[in-house]
Amino acid sequence: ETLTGRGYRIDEVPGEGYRLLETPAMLDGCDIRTALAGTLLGKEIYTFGKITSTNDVAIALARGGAVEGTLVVAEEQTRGRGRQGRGWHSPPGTGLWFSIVLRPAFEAADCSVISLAVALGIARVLRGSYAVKAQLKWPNDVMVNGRKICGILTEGEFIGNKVSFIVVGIGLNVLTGAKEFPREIRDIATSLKIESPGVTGRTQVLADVLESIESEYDRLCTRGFEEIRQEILEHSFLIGRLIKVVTGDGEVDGIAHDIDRMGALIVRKDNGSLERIIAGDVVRVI
Ligand code: BTX
Repeated sequence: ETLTGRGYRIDEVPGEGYRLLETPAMLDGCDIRTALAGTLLGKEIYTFGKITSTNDVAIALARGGAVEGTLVVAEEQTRGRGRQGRGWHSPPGTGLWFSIVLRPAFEAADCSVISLAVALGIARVLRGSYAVKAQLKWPNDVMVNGRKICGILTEGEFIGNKVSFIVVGIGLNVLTGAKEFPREIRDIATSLKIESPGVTGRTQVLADVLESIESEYDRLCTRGFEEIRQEILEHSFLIGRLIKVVTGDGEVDGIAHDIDRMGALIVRKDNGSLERIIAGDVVRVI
């Protein structure tokens, strides 16, 4: 009865037993736990219907001592956040909006590579398991056919130079139809279903993505960024292309040349000089 109340369809034959006909379309913590194959991400799972932002909740949990691997998933976010005050469109039923708590033994300055490792994990599984040509757009997006399928927002708190916690928030469009995106992002966004029409549910996608992120995070922590840097470059949406980057100090135009050992983007400007960009937004790619 409890399950029926939560949207499961169950066939009952008196004297014989029960048969599960259909699980609900809503994300469910038990279903997620069953589908997970990794050992770290999803150690603790918090699922919500409607909340402001999974990052807000994950940060509050991390401040309260939540273990590494804690996962916060929401069906809908009312104030989904992108970077620099931008919003993230997070309606119910179509996407995966989730955050994970990490506690790497890193120095604060080394944390910028975490978003890239997570993006690599996501791009890898989309390419490998869903036959989608996913690429990484420095510093925090996953693109398919030049459109954003996934955004990553990494936030953290530090004690001195050491990490107290890092929260990685991930927004992945899964079941959104091409016409369902709001007008302002219709031309720049895509979803897994648009790119890989066989996809029908979100739970397995979440489990696959988490397993892949876990494996890249593990490589990063045990062997360092250099171990994954080459693959990040191979799957880059930017390298070799003419770009415009907006930074805190102004704009930089040039060819995306490299991502260095600290995760900074190296741009070759028209005059041949190299500019190292630690933080910025790539606003144009030709
Ligand atoms: P960003 O600042 O790089 O990208 C935000 C921009 O992306 C928006 O200004 C808009 O143009 C576009 N956009 C908004 N919503 C979508 C969407 N659903 N699909 C494609 N493009 C979109 C990227 O920031 C980081 C986003 C992280 C989102 C996750 S969701 C779980 C967690 N909780 C939370 O509040 N944020 C993260």
